[in-house]
Amino acid sequence: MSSAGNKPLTVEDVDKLSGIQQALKLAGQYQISVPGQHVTLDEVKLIIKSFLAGGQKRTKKPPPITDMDTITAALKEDKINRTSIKNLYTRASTYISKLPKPFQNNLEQMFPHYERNIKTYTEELQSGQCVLLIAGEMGSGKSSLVNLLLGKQLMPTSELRCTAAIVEISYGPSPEILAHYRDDSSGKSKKPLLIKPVSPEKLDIFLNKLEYLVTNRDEDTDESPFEKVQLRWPLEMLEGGVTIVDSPGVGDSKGLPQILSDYMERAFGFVYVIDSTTSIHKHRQTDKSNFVHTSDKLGQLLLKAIEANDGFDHSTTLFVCNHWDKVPPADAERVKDSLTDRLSMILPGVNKSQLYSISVKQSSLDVEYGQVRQEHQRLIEGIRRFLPQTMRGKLRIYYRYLSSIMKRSLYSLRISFNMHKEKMEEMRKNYSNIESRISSLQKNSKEKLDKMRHEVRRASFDAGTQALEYLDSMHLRTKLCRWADLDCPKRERSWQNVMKNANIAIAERVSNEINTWEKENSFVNSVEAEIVKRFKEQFELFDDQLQEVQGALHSGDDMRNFVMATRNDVPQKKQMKQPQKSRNLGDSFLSIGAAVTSSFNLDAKDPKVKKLFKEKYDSHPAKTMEEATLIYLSMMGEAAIASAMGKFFDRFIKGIDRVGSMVPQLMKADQELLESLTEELKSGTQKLSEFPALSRTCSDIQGNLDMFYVQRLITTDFTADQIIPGEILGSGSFARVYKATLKLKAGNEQVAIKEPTNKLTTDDVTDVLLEDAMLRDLKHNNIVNYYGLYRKGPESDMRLIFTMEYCPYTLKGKCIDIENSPSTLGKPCAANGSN
Ligand SMILES: Nc1nc2c(ncn2[C@@H]2O[C@H](COP(=O)(O)OP(=O)(O)O)[C@@H](O)[C@H]2O)c(=O)[nH]1
Ligand SMILES: [Mg+2]
Repeated sequence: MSSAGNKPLTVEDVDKLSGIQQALKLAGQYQISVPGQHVTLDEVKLIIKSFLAGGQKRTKKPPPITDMDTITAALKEDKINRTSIKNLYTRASTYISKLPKPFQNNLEQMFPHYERNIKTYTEELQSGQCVLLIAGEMGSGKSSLVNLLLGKQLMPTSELRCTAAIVEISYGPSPEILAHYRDDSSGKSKKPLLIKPVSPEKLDIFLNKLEYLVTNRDEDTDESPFEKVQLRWPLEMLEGGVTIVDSPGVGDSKGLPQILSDYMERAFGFVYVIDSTTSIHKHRQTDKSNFVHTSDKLGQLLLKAIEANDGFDHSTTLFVCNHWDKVPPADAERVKDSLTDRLSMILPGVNKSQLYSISVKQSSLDVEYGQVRQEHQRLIEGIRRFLPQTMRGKLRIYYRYLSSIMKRSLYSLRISFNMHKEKMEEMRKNYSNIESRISSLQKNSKEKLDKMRHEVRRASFDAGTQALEYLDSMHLRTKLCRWADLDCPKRERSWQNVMKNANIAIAERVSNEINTWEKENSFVNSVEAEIVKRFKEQFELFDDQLQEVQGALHSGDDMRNFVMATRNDVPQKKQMKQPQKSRNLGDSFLSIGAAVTSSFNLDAKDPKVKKLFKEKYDSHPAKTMEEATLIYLSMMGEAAIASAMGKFFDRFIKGIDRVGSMVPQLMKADQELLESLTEELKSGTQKLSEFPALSRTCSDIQGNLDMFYVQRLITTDFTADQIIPGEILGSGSFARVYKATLKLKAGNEQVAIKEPTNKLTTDDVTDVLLEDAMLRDLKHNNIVNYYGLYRKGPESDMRLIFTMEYCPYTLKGKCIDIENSPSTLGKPCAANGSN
């Protein structure tokens, strides 16, 4: 390309131009037409450069952010990943639908609206859209950047009229606007507005309409009447499914609009546009503390974004430092450093390489003249690298959500499985108790009762013999027969009355002595205790029933609750309490003494008795009483007292009979109890059998989810090529530990690496990740430092390798083997020098 006689003109020549007149002259020499008079040096340079590049045609074609090679590959991988994770969502949703209601409720408590969310996420995963959100403060140049990226002036840009609505730009076969109104105050929704160009030639009018819709604000609220505006355009680079979202600046309305924070949650990538000049002013103040200021819009939006996004991932954010043309070249590095500082204060981990300084204005101008600036090229390449990363970043959000649901579910399943198991064991124990009681009731309960009755009779005979022996003792006989005049009944005209009163007085004395004997020997109490014990052992009665038996033996209580007692839900067969000794014998029965003596009475027909009371009493009452007592005692022969005792012990026989008569009822009640227990056990066993299957499904989903995460989404701390393995330090059944060198930018580091013997599987991946998370949390002087993990091997034979602090000592070496150990174990015996 040359003019007559001149040497060929180069781009370098153009760059060297320093004055506008000089530039215009050069343009004239080469007959390059320059429009208008108010052109700048830069513009003339551009015009000449574009002439050199092949004519004056304004190609207006910037490099697409998504060229087919990179984006196709990224979208293809993303699609496969989405399908995998979507399938896991579907599996999880089926699994959850099969969970018993209480478990579902528990999940709802932990993850409100989880069902709806799972559904929405599944749909989102299906749709395969990649949303790139352009956000930043007002006037930072978001809309200008969108236009630059698209290579088309679609979005209105202005210093005065700012974007008010969120605009989604995606591929469509022909231009089209769909504006969605906000719900009005009554909550009613208006039909969206659909606008199409009247004809392909009238695109200008169409774009004017777009400008009006996008910048229009409600007078009262100062907000856009639209929830969002969707713009479709036949742009090749959007065909793969990338949606670019232009958002209103944050300074526009108070706080972060809900809709913007919703977008942040949904967006894959987040391009954060910064007006770099804000940092220059701050920078000039030289006070570093001013860099993050509460009124700093930059910080505000970023903070809001972090709040809105659970686990905000800085790797999914790209920072565009715009208006770079206004930054004096001499300040460039310092401004960039201060921006990095400010950003990393809010979002630790941001590094300088994530910052793209650019003048969108100049770059757009260059594109108009068919040129692509270096900063523009660098940004495009950054976005191309960034997209696949953000796609993975987004998938991590889906992973984390489902993973925490599954973990919670597994946890509650395990807990309640154990509780349920315990309850079932208890129930089974009760069942077998009742079962064995029924069988013992069925088996010769008549014989058992007979035997008990027989034993009571024998006991009553023994009681008679013993009581008699007691009364017969010399000392007692003397005591019983010794009467003082005062103790004798008073004299009366009727000797029969006197005799009756004498009989009462004697019987009382004898009765008291028998009671004393019982008190000393507890004969009756032990018989009673024996009976209760028999019932407990042979009839396997429950505690509450035994108490009823006891009551019946004591006082003839009615045993109306006896059978009922067995029905108290699941009765407990506890240790039997001690029989209640505090109850006095004869609460409603006669005392044993009274019962026995009631069988013996002086007989008025007996001539000896008659003679005593008719003739002797008046003159010698005490002597008469002595003789009458002797007669009384002589009536108490062995057989007579045995039969008198028998009357007393009858109450026990009756008690036994009563329990005996209830045996059929008891059996019936037990049978019913058994039946209902059988039902409960059956449903319980069934429930119990559901647990393992449910938790297997749950941990299988979790395992697959984690495996997917490790294979596709994880950002590891190191890569395998940073590690040079060395000698082996030790090995166990699960892993081997090697000494290794870790290559870092700052230099090499001696580390220990733990390499699992077997490849990672869905069965153990969850535990490995758990171990990793726990190790990260452990920070202590006395605990070996954990540095992080890296991946080794292909997906089909992968290992996650832990890197740890290398310790030249072992615990054994430190504590046992060395000389300065306080232990003498294994040390040569210095003291006696022998052996
Ligand atoms: N000097 C300069 N002006 C810019 C640059 N980028 C955008 N602008 C101007 O800044 C104003 C606001 O830009 P706009 O894209 O509407 O900002 P938005 O509110 O973030 O969408 C417009 O007048 C743009 O022309 C830049 O890099 N340098
Ligand atoms: Mg804008």
